[in-house]
Amino acid sequence: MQSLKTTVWLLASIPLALGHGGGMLYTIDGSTYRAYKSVLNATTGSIQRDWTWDGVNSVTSDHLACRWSGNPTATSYHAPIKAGSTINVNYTDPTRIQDPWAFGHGYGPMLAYMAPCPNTGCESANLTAPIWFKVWHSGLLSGTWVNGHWGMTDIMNFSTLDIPTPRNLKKGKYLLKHDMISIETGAMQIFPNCIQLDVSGEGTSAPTQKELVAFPGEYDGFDGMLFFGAEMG
Ligand SMILES: *[C@@H]1O[C@H](CO)[C@@H](O)[C@H](O)[C@H]1NC(C)=O
Ligand SMILES: *[C@@H]1O[C@H](CO)[C@@H](O)[C@H](O)[C@H]1NC(C)=O
Ligand SMILES: *[C@@H]1O[C@H](CO)[C@@H](O)[C@H](O)[C@H]1NC(C)=O
Ligand SMILES: *[C@@H]1O[C@H](CO)[C@@H](O)[C@H](O)[C@H]1NC(C)=O
Ligand SMILES: [Cu+2]
Repeated sequence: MQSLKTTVWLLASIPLALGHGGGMLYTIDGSTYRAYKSVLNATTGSIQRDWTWDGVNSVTSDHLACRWSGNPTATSYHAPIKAGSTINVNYTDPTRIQDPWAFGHGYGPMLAYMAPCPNTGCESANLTAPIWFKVWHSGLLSGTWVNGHWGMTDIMNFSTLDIPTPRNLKKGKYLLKHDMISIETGAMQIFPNCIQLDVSGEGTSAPTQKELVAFPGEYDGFDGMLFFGAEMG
């Protein structure tokens, strides 16, 4: 595993569109988990940290890791997952089936990071500390930067998102944050969501201190280009 800086294009203050969207339904190793906004199942609880609809508009925000507030919910739970399994995220809002709404922006990269947590659970993790390592990204699929076809274009059009986890990852509790970075309004807007996982398996891979990055810190805004770092496989 190798860590490179992820640099994101940031233009000066162009008015922002309203920010909307987030992970609504997660399917992990055959089980389905509702987003915290629609948890109906106190037995299972919420694997997702809480969030509001707003995007994060600043690369120095303390909420770049897990959005607002990013706190664990009262029914905080860690979803069991085998190392290497794929996490399927459905962004379609189940409360708006008559007026379908998945994710409000179609242009920009998506990235996912994980962070090891104490054995007692992720509730006590310090979200702004350098605890995160990159596991996945999806960039421009075809066309050009501002009006090309991105993975996010398909999410806006009701596709679900598949995030692979590292096959050799050491077992334990982890946070996973998945970010949509919308660039269509010029200045970027970041839409993170965090979920809590309990990874099982015989894996031995763990990030070293210098491979860990912090939010805020990992995204910065002055390069005019987007570079993707390597992922833990
Ligand atoms: C509640 O969780 C249990 C255990 O995962 C599951 O079998 C059941 O279908 C869930 N119920 C609802 C309403 O989501
Ligand atoms: C995503 O969730 C919506 C709303 O619950 C549902 O109608 C749709 O079938 C789901 N999509 C997939 C691919 O499961
Ligand atoms: C969380 O991490 C940040 C960044 O390393 C640090 O400044 C802060 O003091 C930490 N907070 C706690 C409660 O440890
Ligand atoms: C959105 O999905 C519909 C139905 O699958 C398809 O006809 C349409 O071309 C898609 N639009 C984009 C922009 O991909
Ligand atoms: Cu929006």
